[in-house]
Amino acid sequence: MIWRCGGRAFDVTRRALVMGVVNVTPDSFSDGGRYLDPAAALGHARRLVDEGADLIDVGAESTRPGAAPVVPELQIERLLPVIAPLAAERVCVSVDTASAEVARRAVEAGAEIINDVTGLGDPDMAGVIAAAGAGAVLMHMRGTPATMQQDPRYDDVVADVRVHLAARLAAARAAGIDAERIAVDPGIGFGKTLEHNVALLARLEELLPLGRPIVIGASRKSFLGRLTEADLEGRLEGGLAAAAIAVLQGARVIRTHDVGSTVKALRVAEAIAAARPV
Ligand code: HH2
Repeated sequence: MIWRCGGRAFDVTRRALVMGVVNVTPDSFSDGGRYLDPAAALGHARRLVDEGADLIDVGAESTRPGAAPVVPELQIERLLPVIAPLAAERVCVSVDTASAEVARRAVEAGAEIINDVTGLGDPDMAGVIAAAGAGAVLMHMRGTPATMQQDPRYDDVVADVRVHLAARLAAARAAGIDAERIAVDPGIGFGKTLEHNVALLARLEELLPLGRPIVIGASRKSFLGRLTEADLEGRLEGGLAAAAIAVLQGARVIRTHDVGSTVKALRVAEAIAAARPV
């Protein structure tokens, strides 16, 4: 399976990609405030590339539960000094934004992927992605970050997410985005209880019929903390277990804050996955 992003074509058939996270925000749940300074963000991004990240996902707006939106101008101001130098170094940059205006400026600065947690909620987003030939991550979220954790309910979370992602995929294609440029993400932690997150990871294979690479971002999330009684610093092992299990079931991109450890865990998961009978 090929995922086309800007001028690149990632072959995700045999190996899953590792997407390293850099949040240029004061308030992200795990690294908020650490990389608000562009030099610190760039240094961290380069470190993640050295550890084996295939992509760097840069965000300027926290989406943690209850987070306040950040206006496009401020997102752009935070992002551009990070995107442009990385793109010049041939790093594949993904931008985590739900704003079409931010996406447009980001791709002009060299970003090759738009990671949209609202799955094209901004009516202008699909046009920007299509015109730029960028890769797109379409994620499932129930509600908005401000409201999403207020008693989320589903008939069957896996089936509901699959139907939603199929509809967003169809909408993206109808708006002119090539199918080969799209990846999908069930949105671990976005409008989901612990049981919903666990069900999605347990039954990830049910999303494979969507026919596009599946992205999973479980890294450091609170459900891992609840399962292991761990604070932020103690969630690495839980995140690696979730990533390995996701890859064994066919996830093709792992979004993580902990790149070096994840790369090693995935090599093991992939060797085991390759040895399974077909
Ligand atoms: N999770 C977060 C942000 N963006 N994008 C995708 N595609 N999938 C995810 O699971 C996902 C995402 C939340 O993590 P983080 O960026 O570390 O925190 P914050 O939103 O507080 O900046």
